[in-house]
Amino acid sequence: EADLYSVYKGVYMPNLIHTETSLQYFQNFTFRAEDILLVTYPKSGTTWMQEVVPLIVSGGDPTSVETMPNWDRVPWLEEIRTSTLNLEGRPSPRMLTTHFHYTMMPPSFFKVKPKVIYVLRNPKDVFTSIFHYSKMASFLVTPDSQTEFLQKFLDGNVIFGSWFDHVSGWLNADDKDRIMYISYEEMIMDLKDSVRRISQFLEKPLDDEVISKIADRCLFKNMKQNNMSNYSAVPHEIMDPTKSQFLRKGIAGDWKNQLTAAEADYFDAVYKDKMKDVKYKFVWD
Ligand code: PPS
Repeated sequence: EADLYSVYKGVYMPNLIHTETSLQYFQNFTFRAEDILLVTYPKSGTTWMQEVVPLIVSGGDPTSVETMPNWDRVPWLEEIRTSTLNLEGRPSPRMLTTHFHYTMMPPSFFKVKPKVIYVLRNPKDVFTSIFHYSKMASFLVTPDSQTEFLQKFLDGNVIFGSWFDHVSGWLNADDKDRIMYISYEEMIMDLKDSVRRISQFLEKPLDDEVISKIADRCLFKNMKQNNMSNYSAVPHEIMDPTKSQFLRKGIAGDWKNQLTAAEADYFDAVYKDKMKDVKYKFVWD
């Protein structure tokens, strides 16, 4: 951890992607009320939403998803390259992303109150996805073993800290009427209906035919073919596709192939304890 990560506002961040300057940029960032902010704990459906939201905003026009990499299209505010993208010059609605916890958000966020789409995913699948990602991404600590990494995940000693804190923090946010909560699992179950609900939340109602086209484009098998979204542009020293793919499996419930019965029981016990005060109907409960 010492070489690869720094601690910012209490959570680990990979040094290759976030610097003091980039974090300062976000801290001083000025939101607009028309901004659309995508918020996720890592591995919860960020890339997927970076495809869905621009297609909704453009009314189904695929130009931006075919020509701009996802990290420029809906950039992470805390990321190293973001200050060079001239977000100040982009027309509204700007589409932005962050993995920050609610408590880490900069002052302008609380003043301006942009719209937020918060994507949640079953934490056992989040764990499974991060475990594989940690083996292929050079900027992440490679797990010694699954057991050791599971404990780190449950303790929040991984990038962007604790899943439990992230989710409960955003679920308890003020001004919830400007936040849409949607789960990865709902998108798996019915992508078309998810696209429709997101378009309604964004006040961008679309024809049924356009919604179908967007949903089709955002299917895992189709997004995997999109070089602007499948991370194939990242040098292999940084992400090694021979170890694991960024768009790896794209399913709900892969934890069943990853965790032993004892690990799953342990996970459930920790989950039950940490989430006991959270009043939210999770689709996986
Ligand atoms: S990151 O690093 O935080 O930006 O990762 P993130 O994009 O949030 O999560 C990556 C996982 O999302 C899966 N994914 C999809 N699943 C279904 N359909 C589509 N279209 C899709 N796009 C991305 C991706 O495969 C990762 O999950 P796993 O379980 O590893 O396959």
